[in-house]
Amino acid sequence: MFTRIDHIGIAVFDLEKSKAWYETTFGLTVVAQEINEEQGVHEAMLIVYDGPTGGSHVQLLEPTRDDSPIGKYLAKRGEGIHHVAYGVEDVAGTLTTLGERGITLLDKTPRHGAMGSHIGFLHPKATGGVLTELVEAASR
Ligand code: V0V
Ligand code: CO
Repeated sequence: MFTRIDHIGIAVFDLEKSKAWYETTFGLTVVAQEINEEQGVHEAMLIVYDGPTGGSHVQLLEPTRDDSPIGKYLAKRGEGIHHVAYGVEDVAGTLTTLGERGITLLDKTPRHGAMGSHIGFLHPKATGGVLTELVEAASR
C-alpha cells in the first residue's frame, strides 16, 4: 500500500530560521516552498533521498494563523515532529480502503498538498497517536 516515506512533518515557529538550520547543519536542500491557506501553513520541503518511487523529505511547517493545526500544536507541545506522511499511488483509493478497515479519516476526499500532490490525513487517535498523511505525488 505504501511506496515510501514521503516526508516527516515538523512544526516550527520560524520557517526561515529552521530552513537555515537544516541547510547549514544537515546539508539538506530546499526543493519547494509554498503557502497553503487551506491548511494554514507556510511550508518548505527539503529532500533527503530521491528514490525510484519518489523523494523522501523533511517538511518544515510554520503556521499562518494560531487556530490552524500547526498553530494549535505549537501552542500545546512546542516544536517537534507533527506527522508522518507515506507515499501512495492512489490517495483516494487508499483512503477508501483504510476507511473500510475502520480507520477514522480526517479527509474523506483528497486535498491539495505540497508540490502539486494530493493528500489525505488519518486521525491520530485511530493510528496509535501518530498523525498520518497519505501523499499521491504529482506525476513527474
Ligand atoms: C493533535 N493531536 C495529535 C496531533 N495533533 N496527536 C498526534 N500528533 C499530532 N500532530 C491529539 C491531541 O493531543 C489531542 O489528544 C487530540 O489529538 C485533539 O487535539 P486538539 O489539539 O484538540 O486539536 P484538534 O482536534 O482541533 O485537531 C487535531 C487534528 C488536526 C489532528 C484533528 O490537527 C487535523 O485535522 N490535522 C490534519 C491537517 C494538518 O495537520 N495540517 C497541517 C499540515 P488528547 O489530548 O485529546 O488526548 S499540512 C501538510 O502536511 C501539507 C499541506 C502537506 O504535506 O502537503
Ligand atoms: Co505534510
